[in-house]
Amino acid sequence: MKSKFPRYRVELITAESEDSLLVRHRRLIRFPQLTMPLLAAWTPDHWEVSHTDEIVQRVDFDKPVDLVGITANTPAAPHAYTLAREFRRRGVTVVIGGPHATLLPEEVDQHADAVVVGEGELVWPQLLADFERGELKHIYKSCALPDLKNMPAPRWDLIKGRVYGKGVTIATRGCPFACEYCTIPQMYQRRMRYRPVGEVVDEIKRMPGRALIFWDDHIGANRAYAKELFTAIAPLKRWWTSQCTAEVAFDDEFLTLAARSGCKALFLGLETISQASLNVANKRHNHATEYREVIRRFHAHGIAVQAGVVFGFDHDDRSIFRTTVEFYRSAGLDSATVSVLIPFPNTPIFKRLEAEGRILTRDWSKYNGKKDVVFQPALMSPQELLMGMEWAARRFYSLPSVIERMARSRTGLWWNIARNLGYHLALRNFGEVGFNPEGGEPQLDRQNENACRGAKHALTRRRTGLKLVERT
Ligand code: B12
Ligand code: SF4
Repeated sequence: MKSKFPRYRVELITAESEDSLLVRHRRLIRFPQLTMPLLAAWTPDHWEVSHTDEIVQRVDFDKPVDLVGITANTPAAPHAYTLAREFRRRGVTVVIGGPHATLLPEEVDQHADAVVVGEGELVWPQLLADFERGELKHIYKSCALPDLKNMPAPRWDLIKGRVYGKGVTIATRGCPFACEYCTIPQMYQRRMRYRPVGEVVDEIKRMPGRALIFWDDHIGANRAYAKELFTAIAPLKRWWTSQCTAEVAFDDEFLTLAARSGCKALFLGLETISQASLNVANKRHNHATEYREVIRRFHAHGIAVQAGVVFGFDHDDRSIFRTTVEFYRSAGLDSATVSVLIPFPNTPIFKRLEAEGRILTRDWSKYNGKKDVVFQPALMSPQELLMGMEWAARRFYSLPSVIERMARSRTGLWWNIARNLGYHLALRNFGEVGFNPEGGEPQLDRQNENACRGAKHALTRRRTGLKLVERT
């Protein structure tokens, strides 16, 4: 018979280093990860669960708990190790899971009492039972993959902090593709899973507020499923967004049903306008020559496009920054997440670059895509890549560019303009440090003195220590 009172206490931590906090806060991220609310829901009743999301809360190392579970992506891994050390010093058992643990379980094992590789639903209860018996193993990896049926309601009551929206869920898990740089194929083993549509609908009905995010990796992976889902959620009158690949743009029924069901924007991993780079990255399902038409088709259905824009692929030369900004301005792209390429450990691209002697550092905190370049690019220096990315982001979100893009898009103008201005202001806070590498090293003049001081400072750093310099 179950005890009336909890006998064990577990603290779940969504790890976020100080460095990335700075970036994230300024980039206005409002919606939480699903990871820990979901893991909490899979925790047996006789465990009392608490949660700390480092984006909005500080870790309390003296909280009286029996076990700590940490989720960490690669840039947060070194910070997660520091957290683990502090807890273990106090005699608390630490378990680490998430993308980095899945990619490098042996490394993570050196910093934790147990590591969870891949998906947690099936192994987490088993791990807790082992802990209770004093038989914790080092590495847990599910033999079977969870089918996502009867997914419990995520414990949103554990999410604190006033900036957070709680309209977050998934309908599908996984992605059928295997892009060279992506972690998803390892995390979910390229096996797509779909929640029963009725269960997704019931969950959304219980969610507060109107806005909703599906953190799916490719919500259009199975078009028939997606269309059934969109039809079923349409009466709920939500405004939703998710992630997808570009080819769905050519399925008019998909776009019509998505729009009718309240889809306001989709994140598309367009990555680069160079088809040669897309081919090397094993992303042949993207056709760069179609991007303008892809964006036009989304707009025709009133759906905004947020593009993932990545610089640093092997065919990117110094002109890629300018040509990319020019292209997306003329195509009326609504918004973009601009980054440098990150070769995450143990992915195919990491192995290739490592074999070519092009990995510059294994300090995982630098694998952030925003502030550091961790590999030797093929056609420019790491400094040029970082500065070019900064320059391109700033040009993309400059006021003339926002006006031009909004005039061409005309999609959801009030919120789209607000979002663009948000990015514009966030970038302005960072101070101008980038430059267009096509023009060579920037010349100092009065207007861009600060910009160049930052850029020059960064240029003088060693390749492995490359770091953006904040405006002083
Ligand atoms: C939401 C999200 C974000 C949000 C975060 C919002 C927030 N407020 O925190 C935003 C958009 C801000 C974001 C930013 C970034 N993200 Co992100 N993001 C995601 C996304 C799409 C969903 C996360 C989620 O909720 N998943 C659903 C949960 C249920 O799944 P899960 O996390 O995999 O957890 C399961 C298992 O992994 C396991 N598990 C995980 N942790 C633990 C811990 C324990 C103890 C246990 C037992 C089990 C366990 O159990 C869970 C259930 O099966 C994932 C992709 C994905 N599918 O996960 C990428 C993903 C995590 N992001 C990724 C990346 C690269 C980034 C960025 C670096 C991108 C960039 N260049 O800026 C930044 C990093 C920001 C930062 N500093 O942390 C990569 C991470 C790769 C890696 N090796 O680390 C992922 C995997 C996407 C990808 N295509 O590869 N991201
Ligand atoms: S399509 Fe997107 S989620 Fe799928 S493997 Fe490629 S980058 Fe990853």
